[in-house]
Amino acid sequence: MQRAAWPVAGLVAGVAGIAVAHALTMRLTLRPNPFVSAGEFAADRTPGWLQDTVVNLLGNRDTGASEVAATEVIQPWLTIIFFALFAGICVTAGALGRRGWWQPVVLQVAVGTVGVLAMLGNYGMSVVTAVPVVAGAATWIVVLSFVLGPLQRHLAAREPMEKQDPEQVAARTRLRRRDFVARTAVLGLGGTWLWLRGGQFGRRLRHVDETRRLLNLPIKAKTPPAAWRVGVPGVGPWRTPNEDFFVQHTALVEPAVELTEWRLRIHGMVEREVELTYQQLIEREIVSSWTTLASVLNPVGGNQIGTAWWSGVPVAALLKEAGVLPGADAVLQTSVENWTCVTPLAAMTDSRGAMLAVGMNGEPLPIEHGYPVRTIVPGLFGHVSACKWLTSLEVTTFELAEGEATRRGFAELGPVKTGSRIEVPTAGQSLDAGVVQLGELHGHPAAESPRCRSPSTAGRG
Ligand SMILES: Nc1nc2c(c(=O)[nH]1)N[C@H]1C(S)=C(S)[C@@H](COP(=O)(O)O)O[C@H]1N2
Ligand SMILES: [Mo]
Repeated sequence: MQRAAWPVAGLVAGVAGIAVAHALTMRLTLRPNPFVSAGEFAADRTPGWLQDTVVNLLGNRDTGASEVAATEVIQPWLTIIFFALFAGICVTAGALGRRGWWQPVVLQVAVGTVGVLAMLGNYGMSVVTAVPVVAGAATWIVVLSFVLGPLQRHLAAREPMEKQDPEQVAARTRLRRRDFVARTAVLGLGGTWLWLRGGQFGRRLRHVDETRRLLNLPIKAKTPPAAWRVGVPGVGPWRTPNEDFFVQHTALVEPAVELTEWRLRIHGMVEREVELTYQQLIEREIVSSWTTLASVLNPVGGNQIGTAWWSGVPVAALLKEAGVLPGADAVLQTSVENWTCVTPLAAMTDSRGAMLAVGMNGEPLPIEHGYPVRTIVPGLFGHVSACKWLTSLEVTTFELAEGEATRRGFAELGPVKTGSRIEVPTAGQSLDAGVVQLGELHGHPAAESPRCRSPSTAGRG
């Protein structure tokens, strides 16, 4: 087989790796691609005199480039240089395959590590920025060893083959060649397709998040009550910031819902069905309250609990518009991605203040917390009430409705048991003998009856 096959395999594997890294970068709505990042990373660290020299060589001499302009001139060139450099490394990795399977792997792991460090160094220690690079490097390694397979088998078979029947040898060589060509073609075309297609990934999510950020809702943030401090060092804030609020859902990919496509249907045992657009929903009265949301799965001392200043439209008013028929005692909630839960009708209509939330801590609801609309029912656990990406409320009876939660065997009505988040000491912490101070927040004060009535908000020490 041709010697050129090795570097070709190296390039095909490199393309596959870049394609995966690029597609993931886009899907996770991170920066355009690791090469642009690498280019920026290097440009930021290029000494001034070198920048000037490069700008004079490549850029427009008349502009008398400032430092910022210098980076801008250098940056696209650096991206090209990085691509060329990476292509060279890919070819080398392929060629190294002749010497043994592990030799390219050493090179690939080293280059992948540099890539990860560059990403982390550039954008801070956020692990997610490194995910595409890690996945891309892994793809690169796996694809290279797969494409090199037939070549390495050919190489290994060469010695003893000489004593064999030449026709048989030729036949086996043909087979391995065909194998190599097939693998190269499929992965080469697949990788190229993914690379070209990758730019489309996450476009919808990016657009939805852009719209979300530009939304001008009639809501305001609120400072936590002054008296929240419990005086135990290590206890977190009373109000949980949106970025730190626990996220729990079954959806593998968070739904990206365009406001223009969103509808809420209120139907079932009602006098008249109601269908609302987002605009129609937020034209109604918007109320706000401090409410603690907890997961039934939250262990003692766990963080599956948080308090936010939620803003939204009271559910009771909406149900009144629809006119609930006698006999109903439950509401089957359904989300855009078909998650369901069954909530006691009484909890949605009594004075506790159940709402269809559009705002969280004064900001439009974050996508991971259910944008554009999610339900918040004070006093109930999340799994029986807090439907995210809500799209349908069906008034029904517990008998008729069979919700996900009920089937999974959790308590049907899901009242929050008196519980709290013990923050100090933490699980597994070693303590000295003697008096130990406990610190807890986010208590749920009212749970003496199965349907607790008061809003679940409290700060205690
Ligand atoms: N669409 C949808 N909504 C959902 C869930 C889900 O899996 N899908 N999980 C529920 C559960 S179990 C909890 S505890 C809360 C968590 O809300 P959060 O992610 O905003 O903290 O959302 C609830 N709403
Ligand atoms: Mo939950």
